[in-house]
Amino acid sequence: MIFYSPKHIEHKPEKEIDKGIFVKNSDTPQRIEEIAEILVKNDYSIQNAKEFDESFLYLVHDKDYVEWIRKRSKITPPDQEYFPEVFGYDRLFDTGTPVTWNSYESALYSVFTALTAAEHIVCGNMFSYALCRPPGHHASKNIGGGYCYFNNAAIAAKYIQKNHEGNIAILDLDFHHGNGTQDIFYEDPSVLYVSLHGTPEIYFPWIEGFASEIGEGKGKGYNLNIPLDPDTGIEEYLKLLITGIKKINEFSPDCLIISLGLDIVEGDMQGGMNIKTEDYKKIGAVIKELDYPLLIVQEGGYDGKKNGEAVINLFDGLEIKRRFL
Ligand code: OKP
Ligand code: ZN
Repeated sequence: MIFYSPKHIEHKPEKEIDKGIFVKNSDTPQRIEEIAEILVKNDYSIQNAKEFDESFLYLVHDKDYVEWIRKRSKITPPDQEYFPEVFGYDRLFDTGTPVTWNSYESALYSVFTALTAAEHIVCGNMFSYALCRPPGHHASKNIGGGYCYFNNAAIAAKYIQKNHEGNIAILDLDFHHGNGTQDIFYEDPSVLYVSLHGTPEIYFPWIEGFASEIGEGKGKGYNLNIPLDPDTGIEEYLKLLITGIKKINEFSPDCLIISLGLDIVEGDMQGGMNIKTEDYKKIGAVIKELDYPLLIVQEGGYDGKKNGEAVINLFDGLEIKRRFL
């Protein structure tokens, strides 16, 4: 089943600061709306997300972080956006993630969307897709950034583990390294994090995503970063994806979560490699080898139309309709 909440539309940051200059913010409502539209056109049905208790945020995030985001949203007038001034006091690590009057609520419903999809898996189903926005994979325990406030995929993983003991693999396909997800599970051997992303030597978030980061303590060996060169094409991408898939199969999780960023597609304004929307059929066909209950959580992807095409092609490759719907 596919889950969605219209609450994301009210979080509409207009600006971000890129190298000291105000530019248009890429996290637009349209990038999700267009995925929903094309899914409906292709006869997929979409369900509204349920509401959960706000305390589910504490599965991952510190209370004072949640309170900071909540308060910041509440005191920001609808015609303004709050950018961090004192890093550390302000709980955002970059200047691309302003807090708007409705950031808290939209981020909360983005979490609810992931939780609704996670609950569907806990109930014994083999597939669900959470059309989350704002995204989550850059958000850590007590800091947000990279358009992310709460870590939807990490909260979903914790929720599944709470209701159904077991190991979870998170495969992060977004163009950007999911530093938040990595941090959250870095010492946790029950969650394997595997990420393919533009090399942090060149790309956001720069601070993490290197191949040398393999986990720590009990979590050592349960974090796999696969940095990609600029303009990586589909052949090379599939080869590296298969490395990740082997690692996941060795781990043999009880459930697979895919952090689905679509911003590796050529021309994406925040990413873009030499990958076409057509290539998602091949990506899906390869991932189909992972025979575990599958929860897909939406992350980035900044061209609504291409996002829609990529999702339809991915679902064709995964044979979602034949296998699950
Ligand atoms: C979020 B997700 C330089 C540009 C940085 C931030 C990209 C956030 C991507 N100021 N852009 O992983 O798709
Ligand atoms: Zn991204």
